Amino acid sequence: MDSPDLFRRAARVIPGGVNSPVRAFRGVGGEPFFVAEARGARLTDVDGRSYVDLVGSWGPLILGHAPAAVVEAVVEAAARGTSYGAPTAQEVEMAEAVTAACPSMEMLRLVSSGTEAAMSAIRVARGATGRDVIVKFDGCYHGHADSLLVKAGSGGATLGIPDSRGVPADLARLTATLPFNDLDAVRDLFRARGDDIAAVIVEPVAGNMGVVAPAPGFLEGLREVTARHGSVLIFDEVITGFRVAYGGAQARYGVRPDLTCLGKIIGGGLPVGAYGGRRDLMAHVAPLGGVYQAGTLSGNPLAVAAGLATLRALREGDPYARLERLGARLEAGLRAAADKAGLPVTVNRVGSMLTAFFTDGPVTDYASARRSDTARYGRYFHAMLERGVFLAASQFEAAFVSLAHGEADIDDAARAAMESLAVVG
Ligand code: KE4
Repeated sequence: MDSPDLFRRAARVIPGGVNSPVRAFRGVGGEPFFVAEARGARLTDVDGRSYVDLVGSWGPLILGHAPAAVVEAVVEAAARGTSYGAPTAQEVEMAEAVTAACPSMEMLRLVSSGTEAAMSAIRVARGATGRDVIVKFDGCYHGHADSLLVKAGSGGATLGIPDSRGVPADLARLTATLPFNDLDAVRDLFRARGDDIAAVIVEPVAGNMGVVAPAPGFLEGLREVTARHGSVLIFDEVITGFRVAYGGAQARYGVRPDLTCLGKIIGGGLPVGAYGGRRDLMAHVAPLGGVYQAGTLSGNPLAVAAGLATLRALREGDPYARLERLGARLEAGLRAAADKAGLPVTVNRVGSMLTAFFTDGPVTDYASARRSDTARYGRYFHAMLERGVFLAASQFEAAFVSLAHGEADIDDAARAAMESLAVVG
């Protein structure tokens, strides 16, 4: 069955025909292809077309698709059982590997998604501080828990309003949403309501508005103001954890959060999330303390096996130097293509995650990202797809390079960009 037929069949039984909205191509037009298989840097659809994959399942696949070590680890684990609902040595090994990589995570709990990690970290912060208000940033995404599907109120109002139907207004009012990289706005809010604020949650490098790096001093400023007011600083490193450095953004930028959320890479493509941090905060988590959080498949043996194999591979050699070289090569190719086409494109990159925004820069927050020409991005997306390169089906996402990409793959993508930007109009 080809992709169009599968999409029609899917749409009858799955909302939008997909199990996660961004996969439906609504942000770029057209209909999604259906995947048959993937290996290394390449992905093949059911129609026999092959693509250089710069989505990488939205971040987990830092080793590329189906790396032998991960597949072998999962197969071996599956042969011994797929889930026990009882502790295993591998979960301890995973927790120890994460705490060794991220010393701020003195204690952690494994869960099954980034959403679970973020919602649990928020609950721990509220439970530990006895406060209810949380602060997030416009354009940052932390999964689909109610408290985090909130946008800034109209005007300068800091009280949040729901960013999704089904989120109670009373709950949304407890989430303040501020502009990313705007430390003055954070300080103003803390001056007004500091004693009510349980936590600030931030993507230390934003990936969900497209890639936007923290302005110099922004993360340090968040650290200082939250510490001064007894609020919890939560780094949502679901994307950046083990992506921008083995120790994540907190290692790259040298700022120590109180709690960290992880996901994606630590599962190696299988469902794993984690949250953790200061021992005194995690001591509030059941069964130690009064903050309840649980999960049937938390620490699942297959997912942990995939994650452990992935982290082991990231401790061999100097993978982050290679990821930096490949990311820089792709960035240079995209910039050259935009220059040749004479189009306003701003490329933001941190290591192996990058975004080409179709706007004059700089892109430093969601407001500036949203000045992008999303229609032109949609045309570019399809022109690249026709030339065998799979990009994020939204202007406001990141492209990811993996260790399975070679210079030739990057050059193929750059060449496709040169040709695509010449015709996007
Ligand atoms: P999941 O629940 O999707 O595993 O993780 C939620 C999440 C939390 N925090 C950050 C920084 C994230 O980026 C995400 C999920 N990212 C999106 C796209 N950037 C996943 C793709 C999708 O929604 O299909």
